[in-house]
Amino acid sequence: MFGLMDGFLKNDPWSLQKDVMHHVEYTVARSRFSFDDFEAYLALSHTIRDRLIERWHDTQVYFKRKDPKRLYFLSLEFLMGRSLSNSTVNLGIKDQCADALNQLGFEFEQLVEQEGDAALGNGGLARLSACQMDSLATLDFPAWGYGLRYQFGLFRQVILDGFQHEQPDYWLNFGNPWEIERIHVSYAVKFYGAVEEELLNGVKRKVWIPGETVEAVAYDNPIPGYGTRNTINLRLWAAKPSGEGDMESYNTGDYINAVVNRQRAETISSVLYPDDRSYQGKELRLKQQYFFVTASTQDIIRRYKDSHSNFDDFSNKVALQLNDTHPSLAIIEVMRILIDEENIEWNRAWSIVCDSFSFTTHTVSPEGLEKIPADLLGSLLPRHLEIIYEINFLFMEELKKKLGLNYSQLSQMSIVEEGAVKNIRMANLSIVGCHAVNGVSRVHLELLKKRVFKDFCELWPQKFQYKTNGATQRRWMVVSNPNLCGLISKWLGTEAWIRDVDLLIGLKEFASNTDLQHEWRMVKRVNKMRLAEYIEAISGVKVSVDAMFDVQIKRIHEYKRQLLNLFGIIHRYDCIKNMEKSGKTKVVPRVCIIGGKAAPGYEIAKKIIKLCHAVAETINNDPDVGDLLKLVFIPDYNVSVAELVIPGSDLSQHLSTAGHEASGTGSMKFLMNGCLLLATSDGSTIEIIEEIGNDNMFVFGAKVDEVPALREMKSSLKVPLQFARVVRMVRDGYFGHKDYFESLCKTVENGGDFYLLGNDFMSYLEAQAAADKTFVDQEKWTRMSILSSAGSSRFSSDRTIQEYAEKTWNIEPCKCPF
Ligand code: 26Y
Repeated sequence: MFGLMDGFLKNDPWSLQKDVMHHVEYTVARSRFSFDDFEAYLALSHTIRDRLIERWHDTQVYFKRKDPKRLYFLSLEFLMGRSLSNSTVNLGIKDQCADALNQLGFEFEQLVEQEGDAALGNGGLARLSACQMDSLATLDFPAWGYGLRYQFGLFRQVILDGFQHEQPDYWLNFGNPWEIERIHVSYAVKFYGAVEEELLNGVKRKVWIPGETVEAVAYDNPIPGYGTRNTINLRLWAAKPSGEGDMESYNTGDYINAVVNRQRAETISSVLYPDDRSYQGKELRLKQQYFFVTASTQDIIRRYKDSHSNFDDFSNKVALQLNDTHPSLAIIEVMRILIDEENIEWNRAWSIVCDSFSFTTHTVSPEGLEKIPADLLGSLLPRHLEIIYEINFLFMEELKKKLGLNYSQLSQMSIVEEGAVKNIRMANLSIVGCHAVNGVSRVHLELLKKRVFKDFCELWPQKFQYKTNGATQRRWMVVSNPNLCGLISKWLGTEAWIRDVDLLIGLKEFASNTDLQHEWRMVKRVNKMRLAEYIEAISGVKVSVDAMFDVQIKRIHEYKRQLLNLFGIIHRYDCIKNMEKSGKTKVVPRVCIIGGKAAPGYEIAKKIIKLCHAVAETINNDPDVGDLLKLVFIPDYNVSVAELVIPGSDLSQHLSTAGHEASGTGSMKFLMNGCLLLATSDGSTIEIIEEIGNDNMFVFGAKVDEVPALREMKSSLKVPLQFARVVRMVRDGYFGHKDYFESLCKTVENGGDFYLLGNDFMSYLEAQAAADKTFVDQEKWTRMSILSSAGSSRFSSDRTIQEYAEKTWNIEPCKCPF
C-alpha cells in the first residue's frame, strides 16, 4: 500500500501520488475518479501529515532518550496561518508534491488556496509565537509549544458600506487535517470551591475542594523544521465535560439539563478574545487562562516525572517561557503543585519556580498590563489567591529589608494593588516569579527601565534584558515569495541562507549590478500583478502595476497612526486636484493599500476604517485623478493575505508615534522582501535603521526622547496649515458622513492630539516626497531594495531564538539523526 522503505515514507512524486490517491479513497472517502480541489487538498494534507507524524515520533523518541533540557513555550495565542505550503517547503518536498498533483490534473497553488487560516491570535505577539516555533524546530531545539485550541479564532472582518462587522471564524467546520487528536492525553481542570486544612501524618496541608471540574484534551500540531528531521510539537488544549463529577440530577430526574450543563464546559476554549489593548477582568478569560495553564503544567510535570524521581533537577531540565503575562498563573500553579501535591517545602519550591520561569513582555504602556480583580480570582481559584498573598507578603518583607519603609515604592511594586477594587498585577507577579524579563527591542527595554518597570529594574538590573524580535524567512520569503528566493539563491550560488540567514548579506556586493537589478524588478512586477488581480477581485478597483504600491497592513490602532496615512492621502489628493495639467505629468502614480482589523469595541479604530472607505470612494471615482492615485482597503487581513501583499509592495509604512511600538515585526517581513520602509524611529525600526542605514529607507517624525516634551507643549504647538486643511475637509463632510467623523477629528485637535499627528505631519510629507523622488530613479530604488533584503538577516527569528536559547533558556540543540 504505502511506499514503505527503511521505515520511511518515500517522497518521490510517484509515491506521493499513490499516497494521495489512497487518502482520496480511504480518508476523504471520495471516488478516485471524481474529487475536487478541496478534496485533493485534504488528501494531499493527509499525505504530508503522515510524513510529519513519522518525523514527529522519531524526534520525540530521540528527545526522550537524550533527556536534554527542554523549552516549554506557553502562549495563549498562535497565528499559524496555513500549513500546506509551509510544511512542503520545510520537508523539502514542494516540487515533488506539485509534480504529483500535476499528473493528477491539479495545480498545487490552487490547492494551497483551499486551506483556511489557523487564526488563533490577534496580531504581532501571536504571529511572533508562530515564527519562533518555526525557528525552534529548524534550529533543532528540544522545544514544545502550548496553546489553546479555540473553536473560533480571530473574527472574520466583513465590510458593509465601509463599516467593519465581525463574524465568527468557523475554522474547524471542514475539519483540520493538520492536528492529531489525543483523546487519551487529558487532564482534570478544577474551578471554584474552597480550601480546607487537612492533617496528614501529623502534618497540616491545604486541600482545595473544587466546585467544578472540566477536562482538557490535547490536540497536537507537528511543526517541522527546515533542512532537519526534527519536528516539534505545538500542543493545543480543548475543553470537554469531565467524565467524573456529580451527576446527582440524573437521579433527581433532570437528565436533559444535567447533560446540557456539562456540555457548557466546552465554552471555555470556544472563543479567542479579540482585543489586544486592555485587559478586562472577565471571568471567562480568567477561566481560559487557568484552564490553559493547569493543563500545560500538569503535562510538563508528568513528562518530567516520567524520567526523574525527584524535583532536584527540574530547573536543569525544564525552561518555562511565558509569552506576555497571559499565562503567568503558571507560576502559581507550579508552586501549588509543588507544595500541596508534591509536599515540597515553600522556599525550595519557590527557588525551583524562579529558576525555571522566564517572561517576555510585549507592551509599552502601563494601561496594557493585565490586572485581575482579587475577588474574581479568589472565587474561581481560592487556593491560588492564598499563594499569591503569601508570595507577596514574603516579597514585601524582602523589599522592606532592602529599601526601607518607602511605602509609595512598596505599593508600586506590590503584586496586590490596593484600592476601591483590589487587583492582582500579573506583570509584577511575573517579574517577581521569573529569573529573566525580556523586552522585544532595545528601545523597548530602555523604556521599561525608565517608565513601566523602573523600580524593578533598579532592584534587579540583571533580570532585565531584551531580545529583538524576528520573523522566519521560511514563511516570509521561501513560502510567500518563491521567485525572489530563486533569484537570491541563484546570485548567492546557494540555498543555504534559508537555514543560515547571515549569508543574505552576500547580496550586498551585487546591489548595483544591472543584471540583478533587472531580474529583481521583474520578480517584483510579477508579484505586483498577482496583487493587482487580487485587489480587483475584492474591490473591483483596477490598479496599474506601474504605480508605486504603498502598503500599511497591521491591526488598526490610534498609536499606529493609520489616520496619519489617510491624512497624507487626502493631502496628496487635494494637491492633484489643484494641479495644472502639466504638473500632473510629474506626479508619481500610487496605489495606497490599507488593511487591518479593529477590536470590536474600539470605536475610534472602526471610524478610521470607515474614513478609509469614504476617502477611497471619492478618490477612486474622481476622473481628475485617474491612475495617479488609488486607495484600497483590503478586508479581513490575516496571515495568508499578508503572504500575498508583502511580496507585491514597493513601499510599506510603519507610523507609530515614537515610544509606542514595543517592537513591530511587519516591517521585518517587508524588509526581507525588498520593500522600502517609510517609518518612524520606533521599536525595532531603530535597529533596522542602524543595520541598513538612514539612506536606504525613509525615516521621519519625532524621536522617542522628544515625544514627552512635545506632549507637554502640545497645546502651544502650531499646527501646519496643510494639516488643518485635511482635518477640515474630513470635518466639513468632503467625504460624506460629516457628523460621524467629528469625534475622529477631535482626537487630533490641539488639546487632544495625543499621538502627535499634527506635529509629525510635515516631516511625514517630506518622507513621502523623498519616496516619490527615489521611485522615479528606478536604479536607485532597486539598489535600496536589494540592500534592504541583504540587511535583513538580523531580523530573522532564528537570531532571536538563538539569543533566547543562550541567554535566557540555557538550552542546547538536540538534533534527531536521519
Ligand atoms: C490581555 C489581552 C487584552 C491582550 C491580548 C493580546 C493584550 C495584548 C495582546 C497582544 C499584544 C501584541 O500583539 N503586542 C505586539 O507584540 C509584538 C511582538 O512582540 C510587537 O512587535 C508589537 O510591537 C506589540 O504591539
